[in-house]
Amino acid sequence: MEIKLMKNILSANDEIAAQNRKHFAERRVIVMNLMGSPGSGKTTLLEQTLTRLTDKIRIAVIEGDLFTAKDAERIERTGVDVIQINTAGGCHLDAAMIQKACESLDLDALDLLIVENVGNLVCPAEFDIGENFKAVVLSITEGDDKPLKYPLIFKESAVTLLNKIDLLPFTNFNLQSARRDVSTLNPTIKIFETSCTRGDGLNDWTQWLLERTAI
Ligand SMILES: Nc1nc2c(ncn2[C@@H]2O[C@H](COP(=O)(O)OP(=O)(O)OP(=O)(O)O)[C@@H](O)[C@H]2O)c(=O)[nH]1
Ligand SMILES: [Mg+2]
Repeated sequence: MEIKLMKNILSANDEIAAQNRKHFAERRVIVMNLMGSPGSGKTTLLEQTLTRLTDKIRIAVIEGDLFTAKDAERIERTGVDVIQINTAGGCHLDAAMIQKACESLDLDALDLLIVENVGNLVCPAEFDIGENFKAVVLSITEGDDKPLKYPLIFKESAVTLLNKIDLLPFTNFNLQSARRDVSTLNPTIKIFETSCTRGDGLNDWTQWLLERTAI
């Protein structure tokens, strides 16, 4: 019974996600669904990314958060338009939430829309929001076993950022085995090693992202 209900929820979501995807394509805006655990560095990565890209392309951000507007306030300080979605405890964003948020955005005036999903390695990967691609941030402090323990998010993503690489010497994180596991789960995934505090990998990452928006 529960399984059937979950299937129904997902297929209803998929229908709206397909509408979103068509809407985005008609307006020639690329949409990235940014996911990862709480505290992995998604908002910090966005702050760094926006600083590097806003003079090149037109970007807006949708911030998913359980209760607060803290991340949206951080994005606003970069000068980029941001829409806040509070899920009131919900563990992920869904396609209907994105459809509603987009009513407040001029998509024709954008090249890239970035959606920061709720911090969670599980649920966000199950809900298509109509994005062009998903990205997952995994921080070094979370442990190198996480790709195999939470495989779906790595299978679904086009890119993974191994963030907080500056903290590598202070942890037992095995970079080689994490990279191997991510690539085994998803042979075509692109992997970046980044430090949002020290700057490592950010130019390569933003260049890759810029190339993804060239349509
Ligand atoms: N040392 C180090 N700290 C980082 C790095 N990136 C982010 N942080 C820190 O990690 C903490 C969490 O960063 P956020 O960007 O807020 O993480 P988040 O993934 O957006 O968190 P939620 O939105 O709550 O899911 C902050 O204190 C950041 O300064 C990094 O590359 N290295
Ligand atoms: Mg955040």
